[in-house]
Amino acid sequence: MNTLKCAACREQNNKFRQKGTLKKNLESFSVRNTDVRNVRILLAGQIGAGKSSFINSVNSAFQGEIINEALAGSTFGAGFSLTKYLTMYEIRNERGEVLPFVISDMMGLEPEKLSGSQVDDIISTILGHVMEDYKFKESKAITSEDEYYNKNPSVSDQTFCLVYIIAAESVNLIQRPLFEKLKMIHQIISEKGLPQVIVMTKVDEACPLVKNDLKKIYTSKKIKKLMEKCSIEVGVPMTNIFPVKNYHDEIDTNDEIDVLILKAVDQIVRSAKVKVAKGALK
Ligand SMILES: Nc1nc2c(ncn2[C@@H]2O[C@H](COP(=O)(O)OP(=O)(O)OP(=O)(O)O)[C@@H](O)[C@H]2O)c(=O)[nH]1
Ligand SMILES: [Mg+2]
Repeated sequence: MNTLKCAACREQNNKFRQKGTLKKNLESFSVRNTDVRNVRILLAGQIGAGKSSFINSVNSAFQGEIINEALAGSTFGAGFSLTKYLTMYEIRNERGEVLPFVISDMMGLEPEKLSGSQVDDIISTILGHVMEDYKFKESKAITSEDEYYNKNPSVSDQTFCLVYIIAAESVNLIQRPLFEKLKMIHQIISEKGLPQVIVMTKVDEACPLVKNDLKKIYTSKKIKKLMEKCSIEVGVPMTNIFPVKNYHDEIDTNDEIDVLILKAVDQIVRSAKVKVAKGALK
């Protein structure tokens, strides 16, 4: 029993020792398609799920200090998204060099309404039709008449990996219309062969064991169950679901949070790379 326990602990610790390798691999990532300047990654998910915080966490993990570039904060219960504009964030390493991937932040999905407009906006953004700084409207999707509508997007304007941001503590509370929206997006996007990853945030709020010791994330039954539910509800396989804790109230970075964030980015970038090699979305 003791040996088993130790073996599990060793495995757990090994997983958290990969930071250097993960960072090195990601920093040496290059785009092998001359038509693509940067690999665009789009974040979508419920209002307040931690999309903007994830972008800040990625930059913090790379730069070794807390970065608060994307506006993140609490609008809990207010029913509106703090992020209103399509904003693209560069990711920089510790030396300030820009890495060849860009993460786009957008307005959060409203959980109750099953209006198609937000789904349409996500699809238009993926296809590269929505220009940066477009202000999303809650009840109306962008049309080809809008000044921020790009009628002829280049390959570089397209998204190469869609990341669903889902807060762990909300998985069992998510109302049906939101899962329906995510499933709808998943179906449309799968037909285009676009890779999709789920980043499950706020693991600290979902499991007290994990809150006390983030290393328990890989053995927490609660977290595993929540990941399984996400997989079934959205249609993304378990291998593409990454539990993370974002930097949200920390003053310094730490290896445990960094490793979880970098693991998620590693999978996102590796899936995107395959799509980049294939070229334009149909
Ligand atoms: N405990 C905890 N809180 C988090 C985590 N990630 C984000 N938060 C908090 O959740 C709240 C919402 O985070 P945001 O990053 O603004 O969420 P968002 O998805 O960008 O929200 P909108 O732009 O309003 O749609 C903030 O108060 C964050 O501090 C996490 O992993 N753990
Ligand atoms: Mg936001």
